[in-house]
Amino acid sequence: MALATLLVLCLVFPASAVTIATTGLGSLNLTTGSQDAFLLGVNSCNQSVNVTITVYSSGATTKTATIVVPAGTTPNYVQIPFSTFTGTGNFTSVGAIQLVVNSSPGASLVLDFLRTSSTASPPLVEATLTDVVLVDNDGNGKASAGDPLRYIVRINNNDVVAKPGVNFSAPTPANTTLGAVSTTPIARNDGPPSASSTPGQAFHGSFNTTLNIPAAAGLLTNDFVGSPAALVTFFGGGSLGGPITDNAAGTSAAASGNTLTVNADGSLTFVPSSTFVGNFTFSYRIANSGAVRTLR
Ligand SMILES: [Ca+2]
Ligand SMILES: [Ca+2]
Repeated sequence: MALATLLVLCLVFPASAVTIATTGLGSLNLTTGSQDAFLLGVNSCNQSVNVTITVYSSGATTKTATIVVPAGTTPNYVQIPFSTFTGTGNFTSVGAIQLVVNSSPGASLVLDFLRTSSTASPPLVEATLTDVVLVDNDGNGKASAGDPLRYIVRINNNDVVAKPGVNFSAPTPANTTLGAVSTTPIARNDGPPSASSTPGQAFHGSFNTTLNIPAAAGLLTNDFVGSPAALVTFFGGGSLGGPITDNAAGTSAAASGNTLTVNADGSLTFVPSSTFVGNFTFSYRIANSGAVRTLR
C-alpha cells in the first residue's frame, strides 16, 4: 500500500498579513519517491478562484505557481506539476509552503489537502503514516534515543464503493521498538432494512411490547470496535432530541412516553408508550482509549 506525503501548510488570504516561518519544514525533499507534482484536493468551490503556491527553499529562494481552481463538481483534484513553477528555488530542500487564495466576495473554497503526487488523483485506497514525538526527553525538538513516538496510520477510501478486506502492513521503522497498537473504532448504522419494518426483522418491536435487544444482536455487532475494543459511551438525538452526549451508556432516556435504555455493550431496551407506532431513532457514540466515532 502506498504511503503518501501529507503536508501541513499555511493558508493565507491576501487581506491578512501573516509571517511565514520559511525554515519550518526543515529542508524537506518533496521529490522523495519520484514525486514531481502537487495534488490539491478540493472539497467544495462555488466559483472559480486563483490559488498561488509559493515554495520556500533553503537560501531564501522561491518557486511560485498560480492555478485556477474551477467551480463545480467536488471532490475535485487539481494537479500542479513542479515543472510549471517559476523562480530560482528548488523542491529538494524546502523550508515552507504558502498558499494564497485570491477570490471574489462570496466565494467559498474548502480545501481538503495539498500533497505531493505524481498522479492526477489520489489512489482509490491509500494510507498515510504520520509520526509525532510524544515526549521529547532531551528537549531538542526531534526524535532522539529514548523518546517515545506515536505513529498514526490513516486509511482512506477515496472511491464511492466500499472496499472490504483492506489490510495495512508496514515495517517497524528503523531504531524503533513497537509498543502498544490501537485502532480507531468505526460505527455503522443499525436498524431494520426499511422504514416500514415487519415482525422478525432486526430492531423491529411489536405494538405495546417492550423490545429487548441483547448485546449479541445489538448496536456493536456490525461495528468495527477497534483495539482496545470500543464500547458505547453516549446516546441521544433523533427521537430523543438534544445532543448525543445527553445520555451516558447504561442510563435511560424518555421521549413522548417512550423509554430507551442503551448499554455500553450495545444492548438496549425500548419500552414504547401504549400508543406508539412508527420509527424511533437515536444516535450513539462508541469510543476506545484512542478515538471516538458516532453513528445512528
Ligand atoms: Ca528529542
Ligand atoms: Ca452499529
